[in-house]
Amino acid sequence: MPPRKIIHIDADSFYASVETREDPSLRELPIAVGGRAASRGVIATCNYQARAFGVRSAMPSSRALQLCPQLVILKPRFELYRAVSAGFHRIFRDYTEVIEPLSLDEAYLDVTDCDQFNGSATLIAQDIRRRIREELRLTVSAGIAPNKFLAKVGSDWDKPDGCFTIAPGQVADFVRELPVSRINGVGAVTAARLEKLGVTTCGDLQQVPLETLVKRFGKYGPRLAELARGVDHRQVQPSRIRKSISVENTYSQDLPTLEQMATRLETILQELHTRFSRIEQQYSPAKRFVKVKFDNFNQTTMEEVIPDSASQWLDRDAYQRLLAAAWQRGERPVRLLGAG
Ligand code: TTP
Repeated sequence: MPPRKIIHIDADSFYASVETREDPSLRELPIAVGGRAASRGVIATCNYQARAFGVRSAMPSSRALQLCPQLVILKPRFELYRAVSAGFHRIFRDYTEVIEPLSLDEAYLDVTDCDQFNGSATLIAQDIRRRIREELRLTVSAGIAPNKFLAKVGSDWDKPDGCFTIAPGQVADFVRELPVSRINGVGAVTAARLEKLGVTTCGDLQQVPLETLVKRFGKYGPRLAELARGVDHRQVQPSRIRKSISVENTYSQDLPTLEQMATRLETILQELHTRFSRIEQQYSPAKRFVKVKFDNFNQTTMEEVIPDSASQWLDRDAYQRLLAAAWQRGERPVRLLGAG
């Protein structure tokens, strides 16, 4: 089998870039898209001027304003972002039908069978970037590689407005120096555990016997061993795969008031958002739910169908309403909160 040609596309500071396109007077200002500080909103994303102040995704908006008092925080307009995303996909389809969206602004494309540009995936990616710039007036970063893992690493490599290719012949050298923290799924905890084994790069990781990895990381061990060698057989999956996903947390001290629960729920929702990006599948959830376990261990779940008209699943107000309704069933301190 000849090597596959995979492109990973990721828009640069997506929501913020769309807002700047709509109102160019924002271009020179530090801006963010997110919830209001007064209602304990959080930052969804921000532009690079705001990042220079330390503002980051998932940060409470109140904290962002402390770091950058002149920060302009805009309300998200999901309808608009969906329309832009549809524009990306119209362009992608001129090169391949094998497209796997990860979120509105991120997708894998398998261009192995595309014969444009003599089949050069790098030139195809450059052409996609050019068209998005000219037709949609936005920049995206692209990673080009023989598999999904490396294509995603590539799109992040010289962001923003970057294009980075890891050709099949370069894989071995590239991964040797690649920090394990760049592996999708290796978070702070796994990275720390690997460091204890003397592992910081994929090259180091290659030296660890598979047996040791299985002992330490279970089923994830063999997967780590493959990724460390730049091997990833996952196909680009154009079909939608639905899964249920949730995040919950048991608190060391019960939460006595709905107000405190509301704050904790925001954190859970952020984690839920992050997990979505990690499961790497187009996800089209049908329902949202909040789970509450009271201090007497009674538990209850409130769920609702996400209306077709909803612009996205992560509607913080909707989750907060579910929380309030669930809590009213017991009106007691709460030891565990979950959302899915
Ligand atoms: P990302 O692709 O993670 O980030 P980004 O496009 O804002 O910036 P970058 O150039 O560094 O890739 O997220 C895509 C969009 O998803 C982002 O514009 C806003 C939204 N989002 C949230 O709502 N909450 C979050 O915690 C994150 C990370 C993103």
